[in-house]
Amino acid sequence: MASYSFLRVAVSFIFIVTYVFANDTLYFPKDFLLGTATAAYQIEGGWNESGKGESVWDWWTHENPSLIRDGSNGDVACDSLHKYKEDVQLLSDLGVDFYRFSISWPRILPTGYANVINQEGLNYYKNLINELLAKDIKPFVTLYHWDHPEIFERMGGWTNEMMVEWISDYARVVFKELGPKVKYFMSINEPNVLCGEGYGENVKAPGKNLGSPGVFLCMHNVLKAHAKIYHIYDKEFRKYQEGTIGIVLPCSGALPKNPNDTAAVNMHFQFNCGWIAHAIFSKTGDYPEIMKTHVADNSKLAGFSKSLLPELSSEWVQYIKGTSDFFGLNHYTSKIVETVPRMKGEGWYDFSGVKQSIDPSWPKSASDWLRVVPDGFREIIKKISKEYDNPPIYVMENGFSDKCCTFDHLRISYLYSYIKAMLLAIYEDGCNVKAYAVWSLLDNFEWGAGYTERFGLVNVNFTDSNRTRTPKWSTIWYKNIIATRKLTS
Ligand code: LGS
Repeated sequence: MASYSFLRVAVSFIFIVTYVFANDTLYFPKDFLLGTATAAYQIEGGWNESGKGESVWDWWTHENPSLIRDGSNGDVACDSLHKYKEDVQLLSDLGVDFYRFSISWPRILPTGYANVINQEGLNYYKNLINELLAKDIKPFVTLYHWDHPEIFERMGGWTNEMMVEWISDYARVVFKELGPKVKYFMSINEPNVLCGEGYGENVKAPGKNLGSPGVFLCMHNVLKAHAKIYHIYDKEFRKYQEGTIGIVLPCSGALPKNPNDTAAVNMHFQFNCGWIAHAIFSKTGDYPEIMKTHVADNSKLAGFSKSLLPELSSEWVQYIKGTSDFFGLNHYTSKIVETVPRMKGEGWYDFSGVKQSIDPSWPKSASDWLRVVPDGFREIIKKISKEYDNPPIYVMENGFSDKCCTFDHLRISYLYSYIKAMLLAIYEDGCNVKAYAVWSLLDNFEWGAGYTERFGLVNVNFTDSNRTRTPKWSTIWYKNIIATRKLTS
């Protein structure tokens, strides 16, 4: 009996290996979902139309054009407010399974508060969702992709714990109004980038420049807000709507400078990904232990009497633990890391105590920070799977920037190498990746880089008032991947 089972396993193993790797072709697992992603402020435009209130990004770009590389803003962006039907047609031509987009909070609640609902704004999203469903495309909805109502910023934004309540009220409106037709929700996009660049530095709105204390406080409140949003969905809506909800975290990869320096890789991971992920996905909850000690020690070294990392009470630890049905992963690039003697604690990244560098031979993109390192993608997927007991992973952003051109062969080779790394993580390392989205469907307003860095599968002409869309070569390439469900070199 035992030898029969062994034979069966061996035969199926040989079959799978031959099937999967024959002709250097990798097939996507059954039920794997392929899509693309965007975010409201980056594509919608119509910043003061349809009854929308002012968002922190409207305010910031209008006040500080010099902080945006080309002095631009998202006032019109891709004009998707008016051209959403064309966008859905592009998605349908691509053949995607899903489309990830975000809701603009002030378009639905112009005063920020949930007692005044803007029907016209709500209808925009209802129409978009209906259009997607009519073409058999699943809507993946991000509740918050950084564009909160400006009014809250005047009260401290994410440094004010009241944000937890305000965003919860907003989330409840979205679940009630849009939830019946949406099965995939994401609470918050990339807390680290929002808090690091928007509160620690002056690189993204609201540009508070508060240094490390501001980052720690912002992360603390965002984490609580996510947990509350999750519980609202879980308790009040899941039973009727039968959907799923998770958070989206930006996890960059890390390759050790010295192959034995696994400590550096782990330290980088815990400060980058683990900061929020440990509290949600680990068995114990709370911030990573290594982070607690390291920040406490460094805070002392920097002259603070108390650790800059706020404490989570045991009630909050329990409340936050387990609040994500999937691990939403945004990944673009990697660094080489090495352990260095403890740093002085200036600057928030330095708190991690690892030195980061790159290999100059890694291929470049149009973004300074983005080099092509597919091995780092496979490694980060493996690390997440190992660290948190193989959760379902939804890759919600992965993409490459260039400056122009519809013949975007560099994007195609980036996507090929990254998708291959992901499929190897699934087949060879046993990771549970379930979905993948290319960032982005369209060239769009790339935050501080304005329109100078293009991530789209589809070119958008920003000098033409019609915002003409032209599919790039990568569209044709990705369409073929989706249609055949396989990656061939
Ligand atoms: O457009 C954004 C894309 C492009 O690059 C999107 O809205 C964001 O959600 C996401 O953050 N995106 C993005 N991220 C780059 C993060 C840079 C982090 C630097 C890591 C160095 C190892």
